This record gives sequence, C-alpha cells and structure tokens, in this order.
Amino acid sequence: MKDEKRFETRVIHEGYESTQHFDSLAPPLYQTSTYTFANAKQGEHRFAGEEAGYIYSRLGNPTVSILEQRMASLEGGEGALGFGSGMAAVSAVLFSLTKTGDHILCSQGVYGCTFGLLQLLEEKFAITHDFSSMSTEDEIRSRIHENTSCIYVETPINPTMQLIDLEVVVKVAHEKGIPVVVDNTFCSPYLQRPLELGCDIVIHSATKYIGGHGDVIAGVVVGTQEKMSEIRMTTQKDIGGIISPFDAWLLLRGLKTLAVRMDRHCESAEKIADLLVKHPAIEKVIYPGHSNHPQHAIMKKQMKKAGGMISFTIKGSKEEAQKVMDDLQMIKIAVSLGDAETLIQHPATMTHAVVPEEYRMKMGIDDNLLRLSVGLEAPEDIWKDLEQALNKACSHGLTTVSEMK
Ligand code: LCS
Repeated sequence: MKDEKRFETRVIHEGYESTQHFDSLAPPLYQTSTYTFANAKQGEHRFAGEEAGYIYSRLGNPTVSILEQRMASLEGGEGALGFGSGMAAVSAVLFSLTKTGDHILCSQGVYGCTFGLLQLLEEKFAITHDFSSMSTEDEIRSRIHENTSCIYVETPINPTMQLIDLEVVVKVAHEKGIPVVVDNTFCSPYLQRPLELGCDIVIHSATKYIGGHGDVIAGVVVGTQEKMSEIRMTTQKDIGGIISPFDAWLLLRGLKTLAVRMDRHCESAEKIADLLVKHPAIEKVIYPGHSNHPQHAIMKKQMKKAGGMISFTIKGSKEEAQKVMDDLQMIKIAVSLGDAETLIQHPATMTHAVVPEEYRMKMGIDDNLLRLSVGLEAPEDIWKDLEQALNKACSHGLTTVSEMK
C-alpha cells in the first residue's frame, strides 16, 4: 500500500491509522517521557530489541513515529528521524558520516550555522572541509580526496539561490562510494526529492516549509532504514537532539497543507520576482524561475517549481539596504523562512554574520543583498509594501500594483 497515493494525499494520511488510536481523526499527542513495561522480562526484551515497543521518548515516541513515517514517504526514503532543530539534524548526520582525519566536500555556500559547524568539526576533531561550486563533474572529481567521507550540498543555497545539479554530484560521488547529503530545506519534498535522484540522505530544517507556521524549531533526516537505525541508536540517542512530541504534532498539522502552501508560495514569488526586476531601485534579482538565472536549466530539471525564496541586491550600500527593510510596513524583518508571513532579512549581518567576510564575498553574500521569503498573503499586498519601500529608496518608482497580472 505504501506510496500508492499521490503526494498531496500522503501529506495528510501517510503513517497514520485512526483505528489504532481510538478513532481519533487527528494524530494524538503522546506527551510522555517513558513507557511502562508489564513486567521486568518485557523491559529486558524491549531493551534487547527482541520485542517491539516503545521504551523511552529519546529512543522513540508514537507521535514522532507518525511524523517520521510521513516524511520518509514524502521524500521517497525508507526511514526518517525527527530532531529538535535543523542544526541537530545536520550535526547528527555529519557526526555519523565522519571521524577524525576525514574530509567533507561542501557546496560553495551553506546556511551560516552549518558553516559554523564545519569550522567546529575542523577545530575540535580535525575533520577538514572544502567548498566547491560543484558545477561540473571534473570540478567535483578534482576536489575529492582520499579521505573525503561525505559530500554535503545545499540547493538552492541559502541565501544566494545558486543551484547544484544533484545527478552530476551523485554520479561522481558514487564512483568513489561517497555518500551525498542534501539539505532540502528551501524546496521541501513537494518541489525536490533528492533521494529519487540518487542522493543518500536528505536533511530539513523543518522549522521552515515543513512546519510552515513559524511556531516550531525542528529538523528531519531521511534515508535508508539501515542508516536511519544507525543514527537513531548512535548520534541521535547519545547526543540526544530529539524532537519533542508536541513539535512533531505541530509538524504533522503543518504538513497537511504543504502542497497547497507551496503552490501559493511559488506562484506569489514568481509574481514578486518579475516585478522586482523592473524596479529601478533593484540591481539584481536572483530567482531560479527566471530564464537568466545561471542554473535555470537545473531548476527545470530537478525542481517542480522555482520556490518561494527570492534574493536581490539593491542599488546602494548596506545602509540603504537596511533602510529599505526599515521602510516596510507589513513585511516583517525576521530570519527564518517558509512561513505564512512574508519575511525579509539581511544575510550579511544576520543569517551569515558568522561567516568571515572573505568567505561571504566568495559565496556572493554582498552587503546590499536582501533575502525575501514570500509568504501567503495576497501578492498584491506584498508587492505594494515592497514597492513603497523601494520607491522611497529611489524616489521615482516605475512599476505599480496595477501592473500585476
Ligand atoms: N539548513 C538550512 C538551509 C537553513 O536555512 C537552516 C536555518 C538550517 C539548516 C538550520 O535549521 P534550524 O536549526 O534553524 O531549524 N535557516 C535559517 C535562516 O535562513 N534564517 O533563520 C534560520
């Protein structure tokens, strides 16, 4: 029966059977830390793995299990694990795949705290890393060392919106037996499913599109049953960054609308990106849906739609970019993304402030770059707010709300 239904159906039903839960329509919240054993022998058998059943909520919880089954299905994986944050997910995976002396090959840009984690792994455990554009097979091949134990990719990259061709990465990585890990946060499984393209592990900051309502910090990892069991019983169990049952419950609720939300995010982002291009205060718009985006062809190949995220530079300095943010009235100045509310942030001083300037410049995170997470409000209202703030920046706006199709 598994995976017979369409994606839009599985976000609602997968992994949950109401008859096993007193016919409750909504998945129940099992807010418990531990589970009682009928007798000492049962406890012994459960710990020995000889009898199925829950033991302690750091090792598994029924609400979390529903989420894990649903996410595994949506990403096309065998198993999944819930974590207390996206960073708990990233660190559990990297701890699992590397040991002292190993090397990680990483995409040219990554979320600021992932960059921080790579630095920490190097400083504390001598696990080195390199950044690569991963733009050709030869480029990737030339960056792989004898000790490369993992290739780590964000696509689209936060916040530069550059894309990486996952099939090319997989081809080279698998020649050498190296696992490919993809942070799929910006797409959600509705827009991109890396496992179906041959990648080995998918990571999400579920804080973003998976939850979708700005009220939970969480992470998810998806992969083979074997790899998930290994992480569950090692880096997840012993480092302990698990998701709480309540946060898993919130994610299950958010997931039900993932497909409709993503359609709306994408549709509105396209409209806003098209209007931004025409505004005289704008220097450059980086949106994978535009035909002049350097990896537009990759978007068409591996993503269902172009997504809800837009980055753009304004004609001006850091201060002028910050002034545009301050002049917004409805759009919120906040990090995070994928929420109902449209959010804007300044990567150089916010999400990527921890990245030294030299690397920031290499990644293309200029001081006049702004990142917009297009929300679910009426796109006319989003544009109206952006337009008035941008007009103030250049005092002669050219595009108007009436131009919106
Ligand atoms: N991976 C990506 C691509 C992210 O964007 C983030 C957070 C994480 C992992 C970490 O997830 P968390 O632990 O926060 O759940 N990105 C953020 C951002 O762009 N703004 O605020 C947080």
